[in-house]
This record gives sequence, C-alpha cells and structure tokens, in this order.
Amino acid sequence: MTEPSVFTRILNGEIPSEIIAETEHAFAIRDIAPQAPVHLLVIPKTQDYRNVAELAAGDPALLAELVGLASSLAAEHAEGDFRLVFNTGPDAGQTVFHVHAHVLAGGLPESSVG
Ligand code: DGP
Repeated sequence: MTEPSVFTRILNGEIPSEIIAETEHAFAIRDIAPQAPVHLLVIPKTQDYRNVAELAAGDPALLAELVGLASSLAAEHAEGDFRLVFNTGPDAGQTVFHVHAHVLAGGLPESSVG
C-alpha cells in the first residue's frame, strides 16, 4: 500500500495546516514556502493520481473541479487573475507525488512562461 502523502496527512489532520477551502473531492492550503503574494495549493482528496497527466487521463472531471476551485480562490484571495502550475516529474521540480496545482497570484513577475 502507498504511504500517505504529506497532503493526505494534512487532510487527515496529522500534519497541521489550515484547510482554506474544500469541495466534495478537493481541498486547498497555503504553500509552506510561498513564491508569490498569493501561493495556494489545490489538491484532490484522493492520492490515486501522481501528476496532472495521470489525473487528466483518469478523471478529467476531477481536474476540472481543481481548476474551478483555483479560479474561485484567486477571486477570493487576489484580483482574480492567476497562474496555475502543475510540476510534473522530478526533473520539473515535483517533490510531492500526489497531484496538486500551485495557484500563484497577487503580483506576479512579468515573465509569461513560468
Ligand atoms: P511540488 O514541488 O510541485 O511537488 O510542490 C510541493 C509543494 O508542497 C511545495 O511548494 C511545498 C509544499 N509543501 C510541502 N510540504 C508542505 C507542508 O507540510 N505544508 C504546506 N502547507 N505545504 C507543503
């Protein structure tokens, strides 16, 4: 059996982190090491999908739920515009293999590619 990820442990209350929003299948927390004025993580409650490619193939409706939650959080915590980043694979900087979206907002650098 797969070990619970850090995000599953947060969801279960085993690691302290405020859950700032929740939907039926997803939840959101603040990133522990923010890289923008607003830096949130939107995460499926299931850890069945390691990255966004697996999630898109396996449950596109859940991917859409993540995007919808990201959008409403950007409206609530910033002016509404946001950058959505899914690091996919270790060489792309992914460190937690429980798919999650970084929601970056509130004054981003000018660069347009990430
Ligand atoms: P990634 O590198 O894309 O896998 O992003 C993982 C993110 O998870 C990273 O930006 C830091 C964040 N993170 C890791 N552990 C914790 C934690 O215990 N609490 C919170 N709030 N964020 C965490």
